[in-house]
Amino acid sequence: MKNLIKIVLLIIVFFGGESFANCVSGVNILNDSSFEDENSLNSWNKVSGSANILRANYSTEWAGDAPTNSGSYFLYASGGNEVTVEQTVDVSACIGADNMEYDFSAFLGGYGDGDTIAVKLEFKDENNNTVISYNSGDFTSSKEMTLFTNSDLLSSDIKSATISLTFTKVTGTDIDGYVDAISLIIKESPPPNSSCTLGTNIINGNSFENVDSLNNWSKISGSANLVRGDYSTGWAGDEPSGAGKYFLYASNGDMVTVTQSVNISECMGSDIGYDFSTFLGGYGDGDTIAVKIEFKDKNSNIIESYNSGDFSSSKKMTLFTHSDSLSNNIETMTISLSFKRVNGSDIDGYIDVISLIIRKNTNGADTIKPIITLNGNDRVDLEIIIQIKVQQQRII
Ligand SMILES: [Ca+2]
Ligand SMILES: [Ca+2]
Ligand SMILES: [Ca+2]
Ligand SMILES: [Ca+2]
Repeated sequence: MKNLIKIVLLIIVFFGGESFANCVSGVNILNDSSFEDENSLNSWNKVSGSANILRANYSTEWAGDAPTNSGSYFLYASGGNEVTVEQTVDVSACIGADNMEYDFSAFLGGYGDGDTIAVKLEFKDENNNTVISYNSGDFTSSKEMTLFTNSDLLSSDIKSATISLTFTKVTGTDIDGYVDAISLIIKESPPPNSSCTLGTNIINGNSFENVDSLNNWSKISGSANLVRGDYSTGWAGDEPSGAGKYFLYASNGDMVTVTQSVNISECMGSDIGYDFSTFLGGYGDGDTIAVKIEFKDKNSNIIESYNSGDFSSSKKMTLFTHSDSLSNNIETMTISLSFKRVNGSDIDGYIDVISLIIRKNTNGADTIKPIITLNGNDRVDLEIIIQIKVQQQRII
């Protein structure tokens, strides 16, 4: 009798939820998301609407050519005006470690008759509250599949991911919103730079595209807090190319300085230099942003430094760059961002896309070896030598 009860309980557990148990990091965790066989439709549960999901072959050319690695079939719907199907995956097995992130992608398309497809992704906590969401919006296309992508960091309270597909008809019999090759990958995000790699940006959290990027910056003075601003608000004007959706500003105080340090001793040696760049901006109310970089030796003496000065701007992001050589006794790089308020409640000094790359010197300007010892008037002799070099290059 006891055994019988156990068996019944196991069956309830097995069929009790619609989510799939095993999340493996680094691989697509969605089930049947390329629709290559008929049974793949069973992984998608109808939650609203009367239409049915169906597969079509790219060879019919409704959707144009098949995107790379998307197989032979895509998904559409028919037999009604609208349908939403979804699939939920238990992701708790993937969330254990710190710094997990996700990469979502899907191809969306259509026939050109105005019918639409929308893909929505929701990460939920144990109480089924949505913590992170993405929505492609209703998409319409003409015989072409378009790649949609979305990525973000995942917080440790997330338990499940739900993908829903909504097909909406405007014209004809079929609902010609198409979707294929849906992928959701959870993986460990790269650890913060604690050491240096030549030729790569060593600044952590440098474009503020996710909220956790603020954790890389430690407050060292002032009471204001870092906040991310969205370029779509127009405060900062148009986003510079490659700057993403968000920039950094501050609020709730008169000023704040935040900082981060990276040990760069692994990058040091002979003929080493750095390239720094960032965008600074503002709202036009006199508030300022300043960036300071200090390179220090093992005794914390400042060996090299750069300071943008307090910068104020009006709804425009301006590129600041600086390059210089570095002596090989340098051990750490410390970068600090200082926001100062003049007007209003927000500190409207803006910054985005901070890049600092340690690299081998590439041109003569940094690699000319001293050929004489400079003393007093010897400086004049060195100028003459440089002129001769330039003339020789022109002749060649
Ligand atoms: Ca496919
Ligand atoms: Ca149609
Ligand atoms: Ca950004
Ligand atoms: Ca202000």
